[in-house]
Amino acid sequence: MTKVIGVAVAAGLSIAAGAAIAGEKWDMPMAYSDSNFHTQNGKAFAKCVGTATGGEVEITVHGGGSLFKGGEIKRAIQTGQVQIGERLLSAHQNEEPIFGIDSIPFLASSFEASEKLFKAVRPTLEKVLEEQSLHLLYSVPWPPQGLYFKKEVNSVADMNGIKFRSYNSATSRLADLTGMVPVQVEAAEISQAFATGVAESMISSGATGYDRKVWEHLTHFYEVDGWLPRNSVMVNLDAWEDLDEEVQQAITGCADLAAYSGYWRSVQYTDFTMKGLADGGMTVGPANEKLVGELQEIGATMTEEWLEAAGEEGAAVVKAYKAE
Ligand code: PCA
Repeated sequence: MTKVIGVAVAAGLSIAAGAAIAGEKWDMPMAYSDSNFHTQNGKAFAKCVGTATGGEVEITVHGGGSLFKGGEIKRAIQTGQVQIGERLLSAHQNEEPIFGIDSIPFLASSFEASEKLFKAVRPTLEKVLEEQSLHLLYSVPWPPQGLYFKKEVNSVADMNGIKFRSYNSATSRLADLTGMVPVQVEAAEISQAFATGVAESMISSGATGYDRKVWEHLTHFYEVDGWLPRNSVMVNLDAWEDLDEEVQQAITGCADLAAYSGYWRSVQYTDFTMKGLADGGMTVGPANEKLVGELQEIGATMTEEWLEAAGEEGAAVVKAYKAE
């Protein structure tokens, strides 16, 4: 960690020591609410970049999907409509199966495992993203995923026919395999979806339930610890390659700091938001054994499906992860 801070600060000082130069102005769309830890972390990252590059790159964060909605952000960076942004990559699994590696049920279901998996997949992910004109800067996990309902649920049979809000293809598939009816809704719009009855359940973190005050519409949160999907901050490759090397290094230093602080923000937000859901009146606790067992079977099916889609490249990453 000291090394990371050292890099960022040293790079910042060396550039700041030069004359103040009128810098690049970058817009950074983020999809989640301003109060969310990813957004707060992104703002701290943007500030770090301004300082560490001596003002050569100034980033303005646009939270809450205000500039581009989650579903539009990746394309906006690729096409250069914006220079940088944050996206839940697993929502693009249909383009490249490797993007979905963090949403395979029960493959990596703790914070430590999520970091290990990310370490194993990072080189492949960077390569695939470069082919799409994107440079990966940092990635931060959401807290573990659990199930939200507006009734008590003790088995997969209890879920039959429920309208289920999904956020990527893995969550839609989970709905299919549990007999629920998936409807894809952005996090920024879930309060409305629950209020109007478009959706009546979801799988997500305590963080998103808390951010969207879901206790106004839902009653139960079951801890499942299914997986920890990640948000990735990416830069348009041309914008990145246009930067001087020392500016790139300063930004990379800030990105390493953001990965570290984002991880801990996520860990801390987990307990805080569990308590927040309970304070809001929800019943919060672990899913029962029967339900967990049934979900694990579904997880095994989804793992097989993913491995089939991801081919040798995917299998190699999973093998490297398991060997750690
Ligand atoms: N929150 C995001 C993705 C995963 C999470 O915990 C969402 O529900 O959209």
